Amino acid sequence: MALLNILQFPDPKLRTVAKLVTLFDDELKQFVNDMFETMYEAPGIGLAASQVDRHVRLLVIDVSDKKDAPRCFINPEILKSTDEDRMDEGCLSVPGYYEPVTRAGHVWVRAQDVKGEVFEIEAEGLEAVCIQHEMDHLLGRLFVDYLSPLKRNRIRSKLLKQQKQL
Ligand code: GNR
Ligand code: NI
Repeated sequence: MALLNILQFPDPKLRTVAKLVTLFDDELKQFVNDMFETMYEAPGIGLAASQVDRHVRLLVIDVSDKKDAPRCFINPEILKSTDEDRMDEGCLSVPGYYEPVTRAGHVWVRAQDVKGEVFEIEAEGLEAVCIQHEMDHLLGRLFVDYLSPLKRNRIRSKLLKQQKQL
């Protein structure tokens, strides 16, 4: 097990578009374990591989209160989305900022598990929002992209200043 380093906005590497996972081997299993460890330690309710500089279509979430519902989605696709939900979002790659974002409130997702088996789930509320937030990361998109340029630039400046002090 290992903790992975989480990239921070505005690191351009966060803009990389992830590629499909094709090899479901032991190395992938190890990587998924490291993703869960990194997400729980952060702590966060989700983590996309893009955030740890691995540009493959893989994400993990756990939106449960007791942190006992780990879910891994490999090569996820949204089959259908309905409704709208506006919720305050945060991101481990944009630490300290929470802003409202409007997304689908109900999604149907097809993905593969760590063994490569295809499964489908239906998600609503926080879980639906979280899956969409993580799938955005896999396309190089961040929640700050939905904010006004003024808000986004303020966040960028403050984080850059903070990063230079480290
Ligand atoms: O921990 C996280 N919380 C969160 C809250 C509202 C909407 C989305 C999220 S995901 C975020 C972890 C993260 O950055 N995942 O990419
Ligand atoms: Ni995020």
